[in-house]
Amino acid sequence: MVGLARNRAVLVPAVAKHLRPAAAATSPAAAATATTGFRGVRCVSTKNPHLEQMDMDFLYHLGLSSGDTAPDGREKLEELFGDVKFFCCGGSAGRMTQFAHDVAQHFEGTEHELPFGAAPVPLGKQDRYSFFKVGPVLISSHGMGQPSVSILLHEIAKLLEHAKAKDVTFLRLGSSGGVGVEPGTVVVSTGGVNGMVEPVYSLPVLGKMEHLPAIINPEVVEEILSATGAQAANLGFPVVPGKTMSADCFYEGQGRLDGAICDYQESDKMDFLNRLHEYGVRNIEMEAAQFASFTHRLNIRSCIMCVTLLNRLDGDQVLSPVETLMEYDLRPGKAAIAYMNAQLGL
Ligand code: R2B
Ligand code: URA
Repeated sequence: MVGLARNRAVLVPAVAKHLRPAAAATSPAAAATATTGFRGVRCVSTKNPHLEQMDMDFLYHLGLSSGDTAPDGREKLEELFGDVKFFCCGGSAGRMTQFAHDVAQHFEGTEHELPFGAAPVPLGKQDRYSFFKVGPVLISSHGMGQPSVSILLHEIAKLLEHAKAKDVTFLRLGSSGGVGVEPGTVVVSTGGVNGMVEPVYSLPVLGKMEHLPAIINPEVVEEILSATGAQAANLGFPVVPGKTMSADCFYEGQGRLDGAICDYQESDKMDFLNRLHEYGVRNIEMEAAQFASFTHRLNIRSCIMCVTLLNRLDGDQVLSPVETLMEYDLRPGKAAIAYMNAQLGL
C-alpha cells in the first residue's frame, strides 16, 4: 500500500494541522485531492504575524526591498508589481529568459504590450534567480531542487503581498522524467508526492518533521486542460493530467541505475516505477511537492506543467538529440501561454 493510508497513524495529526479549514474537514487522504474553495478576488496574503512588526522587509535573494514610496504615495513594490496576475517559474535561467521574450512577443498588439522597442528587462539582483515582469506576468528561474524553489516562493509571496497583488496564479514550468507516457508529453500535476510516495512535502522545522500536504487546486488543473485542449492542434503535443513525484536527488532518489552510486538492481527500480504508475504518478522531477504544499498553505491558485524528456520505464539516460530537447523545453511555456490567454480573455 502506498501513500497516506499506510502511514495514517504517524501522519494524520501532523498533516491535519497544515490543511486549510475546508480541506481539514475531510480525511487527510481525501483532503489531498479536495476542492478547497480558491475562487474570489483575494490578495496574496502571507501567514506570519512576525512580518507585521517589521518596518521594512529586504527580500535578500531577489535584491528588492519593501518600504520605499513611489511618487504617487503608494508603496514602490505596489507601483511595480500590483498588477501581477501570474507568477511563472522554472528551473533554468536561460529557459525563463526565453519565456519572458516569448510572453512579450505574445502580448504584442494587446493591452499588455511592452512600450515600442522595449524588451523584457531583468529585475532585482539576478545572481540567484533570473527575474522579469512582462505586463501582468512575473517570471523567474528557480534553480534545481525544493530548497531553491522554496526560497524563491517565500520571497515572491512576500513581494506580492507588499504589492497588494490580487488573484494571482502561480505556475511552475519544468522538465521531468515520464512514467509510462511518451517523451515530449506535458504533464499537468494533479498533486505532488514525496520520495516515499506520500502526498506531502516533508520538511524538518525546529527539530520536528512537518508533513505538508502537496495539494493542487483541481479547478486550475481543469482550466489548464480545457485551455490546452482547445489549442491542441496549434500546440501539437499531448497534455495529460497526473500525479508528480518530487525527489531530492536526480539519481538514487529517482531510482536511476546510472548514478555514481547504486545499491539496488534493475528489478527493484522497475518494481518502484510500476508502483508509482499504479498510484497515478506520470512524472518525476524535483520541485512539485514543495511548490504544491507552499501554495496550498497560502491559498494561492497554482499548478505545475512539466514536459517529460524520456519515459523512465524505458531507461534512465536523457538521450534525445539536443534539437529535440530544446523543442521539448518550450512546451510547458506554450501550454502556459495558452492557459494565460484563456484566463486573460486575449
Ligand atoms: C527537472 O530537471 C531538473 C534536474 O535535471 C530538476 O530541477 C527538475 O525538477
Ligand atoms: N528532470 C528530472 O528531475 N528527472 C528526469 O528524469 C528528467 C528531468
